Amino acid sequence: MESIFYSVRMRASSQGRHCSGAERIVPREAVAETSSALLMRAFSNVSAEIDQASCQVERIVAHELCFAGLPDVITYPVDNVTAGRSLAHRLLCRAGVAEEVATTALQLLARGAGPAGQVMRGAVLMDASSGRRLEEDPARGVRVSRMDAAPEFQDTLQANLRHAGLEHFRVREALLLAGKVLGAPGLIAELCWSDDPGYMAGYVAVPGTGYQRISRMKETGDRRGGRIPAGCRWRSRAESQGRWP
Ligand code: WAQ
Ligand code: MG
Repeated sequence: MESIFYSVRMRASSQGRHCSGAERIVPREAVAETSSALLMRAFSNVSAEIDQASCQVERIVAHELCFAGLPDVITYPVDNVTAGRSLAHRLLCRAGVAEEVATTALQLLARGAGPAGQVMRGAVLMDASSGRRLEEDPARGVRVSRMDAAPEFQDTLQANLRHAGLEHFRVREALLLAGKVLGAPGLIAELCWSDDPGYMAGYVAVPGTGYQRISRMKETGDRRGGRIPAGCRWRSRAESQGRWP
């Protein structure tokens, strides 16, 4: 009989604003425990006044799962934000992102990529040669979802991250997300740093090169962050459906 897995996705909001989200893919017997662990995570953040939280559980048939290796991880320690962003710029250009597009991408995350400078819920999709934004809704962006480490690999991943001094849950999650993004056709690089005001590291992930962490991408206390996968030969949904935005 084919194994059954469930995608468990949690999101929490405060005054209509997204404030926490996380997800796993787990076997049936772990659904209840996983849902409560994800909700616990939202509610353990004492600074957030949560108004709404939900956990969505969705069945996934095992033969629909895709497996891919995770990218290699390298960390570049930098002294300050200027050095971090200038390194990210170089890594993006080296990957094949046009120089002005790399500049635009960094500026966009620095000032808040959503309308009126808000943080987006998902990612900006950017054409790597023109800098054109392709996501349909610039407030929501595009969400990467339904990803996890394979069950038999969970412990090794955790141990390897711990061994490298990278046990923060953000590293595991960002690495898994980047692992999925790197498999997207046409992807050239993904730039990211967190919107958590207390988490300053970010990364530039590049197919074939890896997950290149940069220790400091923003100032302490800055609530802006985001994600920008940049690629080539991408079209917006409207264009691929023959409509123009
Ligand atoms: N799909 C697409 N974009 C997302 C998703 C998603 N599932 N989740 C978050 N984003 C976007 C959204 O705009 C957030 O504001 C932004 O990314 C940052 O999300 O190696 O923790 O969850 O030390 O705050 C990177 C460095 C940490 C980790 C990234 O992102 C490391 C992080 P956060
Ligand atoms: Mg966040």
